[in-house]
Amino acid sequence: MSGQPITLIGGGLVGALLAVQLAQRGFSVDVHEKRPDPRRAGFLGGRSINLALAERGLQALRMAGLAETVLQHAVMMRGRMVHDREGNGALQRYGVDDSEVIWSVSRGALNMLLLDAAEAAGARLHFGQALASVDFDSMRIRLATAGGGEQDVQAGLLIGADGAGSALRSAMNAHAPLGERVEPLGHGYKELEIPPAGKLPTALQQLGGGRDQYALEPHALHIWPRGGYMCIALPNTEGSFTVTLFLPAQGAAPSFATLPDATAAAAFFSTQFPGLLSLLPDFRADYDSNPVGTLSTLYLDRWHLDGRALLIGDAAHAIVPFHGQGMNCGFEDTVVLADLLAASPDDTAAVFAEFQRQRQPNADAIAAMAVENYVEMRDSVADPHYLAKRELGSALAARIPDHCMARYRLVTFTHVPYAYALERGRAQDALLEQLLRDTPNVADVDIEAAARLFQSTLPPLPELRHG
Ligand code: FAD
Ligand code: 8R5
Repeated sequence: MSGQPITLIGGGLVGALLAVQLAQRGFSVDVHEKRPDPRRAGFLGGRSINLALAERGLQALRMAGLAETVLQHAVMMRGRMVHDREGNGALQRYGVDDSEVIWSVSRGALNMLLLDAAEAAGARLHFGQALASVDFDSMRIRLATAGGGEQDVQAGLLIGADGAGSALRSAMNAHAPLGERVEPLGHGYKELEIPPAGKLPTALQQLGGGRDQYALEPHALHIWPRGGYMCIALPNTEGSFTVTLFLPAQGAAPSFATLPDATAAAAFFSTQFPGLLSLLPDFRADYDSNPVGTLSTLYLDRWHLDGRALLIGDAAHAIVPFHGQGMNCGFEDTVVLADLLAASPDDTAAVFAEFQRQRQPNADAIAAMAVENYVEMRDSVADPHYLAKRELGSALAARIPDHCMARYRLVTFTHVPYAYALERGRAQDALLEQLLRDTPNVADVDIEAAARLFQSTLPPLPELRHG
């Protein structure tokens, strides 16, 4: 393999998987990661944070030969379990059957597995080295090292997978403006934990329906929608759940500004999330010690500096979390970039431009759909019109699978470009609105006529083989 050596900044989820893909294609790869090696520093004792892995991310892992191993440590989530204030829960399946599910994986465990795979493929990993500055004329970089020192090294092709707060992006932007725009969502989040049922007071262990380990149904993504805000919970392999509260950052109650401490928050939870609160024995400590995370969407006009430097993953296109696609999108990026580089290792300017040409419309599309899914999750799941559209859409998807597939399924269970899913979703939604214009009841709709409307108005869906 010819091509310059590659200097990757960031050994997080996207950086580590990209290192695997590039090393597997014969590139010489060095990864500089700010944090210490998580495999040595020990993740034990830390908070367990999990993420939802869907088909796009799984496909990228499959191509690197890692999907099987990752799935062995994952918890299947078949749908969203929606919890009302009275404590009733109802499962809305994400897909048509168990071939269409998402997977809850531990971020720490996944990162460590990817780092092992990167090293096994031949990448050199350097921990405790934070990119501090770049001289793009000489392509020398300065790294701040763990002990408080500094080190200058000659860089190869620079690729920034250093996340939403990317240092490489700042350096590139200082050299030649990238047209950076950050759109704050105005809502923040805080993580809490439901311990395994065995660790809850015995009276509550029965709430899980007699399951010994999990306090709630393990094979679901739980949502407590409350209109302007919500909680969610994802299962961990150890029997616990990581809960996230999403709430406006500022403004009239409730917001994080009006709930500054656990005392105020406990009173709020006892009226809005009473059933959930009873599963959170460490509520006060968690609330007071875990920070409020911020949520925004990042847009850039340019992801690269001619043939010298490129941004990928969150560094190029951080999005809000509500479609569970940030990592999945970044993983999809790695396959596209590794294939383009392998095909033209010596024309990096063309490769970087082509990477942005292919990926940016799709990053923009998932950014928009992620914002839209917040409203759906926290609000519309309780709206009868939304539920009617969903029901009619599922009936049509079963009747004419070549012409109708829910946007959520296109995003989560297929590889069609995100931009296609966005556009197709709009077109399908317009038809469902038209069919339900004169009646709130799905039973009143002539399903055969509805099928003919879809078939005559929309082109067939592309080939959707997945898995
Ligand atoms: P990161 O994972 O942020 O990695 C960046 C790496 O660069 C880090 O290791 C960091 O230490 C390192 N770094 C930073 N600065 C420097 C520097 N100066 N020099 C060297 N290294 C540096 N996505 C999903 O698909 N599904 C989900 O369910 C989901 N849940 C999420 C839950 C939470 C709590 C959060 C915060 C995000 C979630 N996401 C989810 C989004 C997902 O985490 C990101 O999209 C994904 O991690 C992006 O990967 P990345 O490698 O680009 O960035
Ligand atoms: N990210 C997710 C979905 C879609 C669920 C649905 C939503 C927590 C900070 Cl908010 C969220 C989803 O439509 O029914 N799939 O995966 C992950 C999500 O949040 C993650 C865990 C999160 C950033 C905190």
